[in-house]
Amino acid sequence: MSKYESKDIVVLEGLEAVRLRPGMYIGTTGIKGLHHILWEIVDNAMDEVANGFGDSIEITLNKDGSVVVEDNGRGIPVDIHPTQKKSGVEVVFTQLHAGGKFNTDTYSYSGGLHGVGASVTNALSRWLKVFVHKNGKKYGIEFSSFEDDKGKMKCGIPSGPLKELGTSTKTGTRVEFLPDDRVFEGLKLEYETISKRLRELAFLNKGVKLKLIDKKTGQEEEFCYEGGIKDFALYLNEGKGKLYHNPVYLTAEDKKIKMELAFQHTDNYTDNIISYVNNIPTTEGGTHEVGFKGGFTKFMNDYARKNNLLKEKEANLIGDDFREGLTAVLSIKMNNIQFEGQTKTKLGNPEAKVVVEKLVIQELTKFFTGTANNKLAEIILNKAKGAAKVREAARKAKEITRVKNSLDNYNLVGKLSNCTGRKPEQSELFIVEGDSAGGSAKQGRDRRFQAILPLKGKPLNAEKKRLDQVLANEEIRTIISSLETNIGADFNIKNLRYHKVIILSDADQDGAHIRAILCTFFFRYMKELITNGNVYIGLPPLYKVYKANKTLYVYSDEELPKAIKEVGRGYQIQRYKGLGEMNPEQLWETTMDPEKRTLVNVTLEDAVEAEKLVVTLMGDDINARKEYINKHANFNRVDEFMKKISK
Ligand code: 0RA
Repeated sequence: MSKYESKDIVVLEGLEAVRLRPGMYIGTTGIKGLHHILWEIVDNAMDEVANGFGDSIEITLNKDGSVVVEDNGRGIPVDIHPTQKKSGVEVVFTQLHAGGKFNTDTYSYSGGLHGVGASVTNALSRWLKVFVHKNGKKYGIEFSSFEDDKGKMKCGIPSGPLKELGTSTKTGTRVEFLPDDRVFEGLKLEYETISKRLRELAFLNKGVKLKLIDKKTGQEEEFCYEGGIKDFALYLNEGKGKLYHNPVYLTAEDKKIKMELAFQHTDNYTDNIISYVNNIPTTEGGTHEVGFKGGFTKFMNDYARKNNLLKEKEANLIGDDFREGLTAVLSIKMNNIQFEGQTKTKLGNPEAKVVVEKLVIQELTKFFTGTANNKLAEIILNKAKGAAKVREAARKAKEITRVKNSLDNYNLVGKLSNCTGRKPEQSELFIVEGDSAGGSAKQGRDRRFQAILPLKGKPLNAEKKRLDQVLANEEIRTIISSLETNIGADFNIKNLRYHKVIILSDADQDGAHIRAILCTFFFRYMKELITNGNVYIGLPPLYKVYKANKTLYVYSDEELPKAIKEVGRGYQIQRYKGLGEMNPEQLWETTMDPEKRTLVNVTLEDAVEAEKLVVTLMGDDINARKEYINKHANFNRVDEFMKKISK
């Protein structure tokens, strides 16, 4: 062994580190990572305009795959940085962490999903140009990434210092870049993804104009909501029966936290609470949401008592009663945010609970004091009382979903084939379509950790069904009993008996319907099961291609030619019309064996989109559904989808 000296320590210089390990900075080099480098630039522009400097951001997707983000803020500083000896613009785009957030004196709270800075975008672009309009002048600088003569990768290198390019009468910043195809092989920015996020940002930053232009297709959209998250609540409630016309909008701040809240009740039976911290969606909720719920419940009960809307002998209502049919958007801004949870989308800061609860009670008190809003309080209370009544009725029905209850035990016998292992984190529950597939699954499984629950019929569509109606459905009761988590207000993820809940249905329309029904039930009545990542869809093969000594299973139409070629002359094809056609060994081998199977994890990345989709596809507005299908259904995309996930 030779001596190890300081010179042997590899010093990754600045942006080269980003190239070497992009995942460390942007999570993945997949489609999400590609959008991530755009959001870094958009977040910076948003920080500027959301703090009152300028009012619009325009994003243009060019034909060559490059993208432009232009704002009318003050312009990134162009003077020479005292220690870096470079212009502020150059520092922002070449120094890791220098860009995005500047310092807290510049902006009170800075938003943004990511906070790794604009230099990461530069490092992962083939070229990037910045133009700044400021001080009556126009300035520009260009960067590029290339291999030097020794084959070493150079990233985000400026071709020279920031130059003066003439005079200008406006102010603002324009950033253009081409994501590097050596990093994001073959991937393209997606109009729909960008459009959805811009709409959300427009709701969250009232009055800011966000424009999206696609030069490839000529498509254009502009988002601007003067009502901010109040308009957001209306948008979420489109197509639902609203209990009052105008959403309630409250805003307040204390030393540490700025809070905005908008809510409106609908005639639905579940709630839809969407929360954000610094414009970042907190899909798993967290302390701010807990604070909101606690404050809301406490205020409502107190108000009801004071105004004699709850009699002395009546018990307090619970949070879920007040939240029946509630649509709410909570947006807070604070510094030093900490994330927790399975997908790091749960706010952890304890102070957020305390402050939000205090602010909610304070503002609700102001709002409901005096006579103007008495009627509204009564509407909310009546809805909650209705919910409490149903809850009481459902409690009785629910008793029979407890496994220990003898009646229910009897019900489950012959349905659930449990596994012998008792550790939830190693246990899997297969919910299987049909008795015959259920039979094969029972025989084919590894009984040490795999349990099987066959479904005879189709479970009830839980969308817009009250708890008592949902519980009247036998298939659903068996699912609840098997999972041991209980449901709705009493749901407790800690009691989950199987950490993987796998839906196994046929690859046909009926199977898709069953998947949709089960996901709707979990979404409405056990949402945490989804946000916690416990729900999966099993993918059975579509074909078997075989001859005497060789067998291949094929999971999508696109893989079929390749499989045929591989098996070669004399091949035969069997098309599986359903799970039931497979014998136990085949089912194990193709769909259940952890070593070989493909599972799709059902996640909740876009809560707004999910809510809208469930309402449209599973709700009772047939016209809305028709319209959606006419606009979006492209049955070729099923294959595309399968291709994506089976990788
Ligand atoms: C720091 C200070 C100033 C402006 C900005 C940052 C700024 C950054 C970005 C990023 C995208 N667009 C932006 N616009 C502005 C203010 C400097 C001054 O007071 O002149």
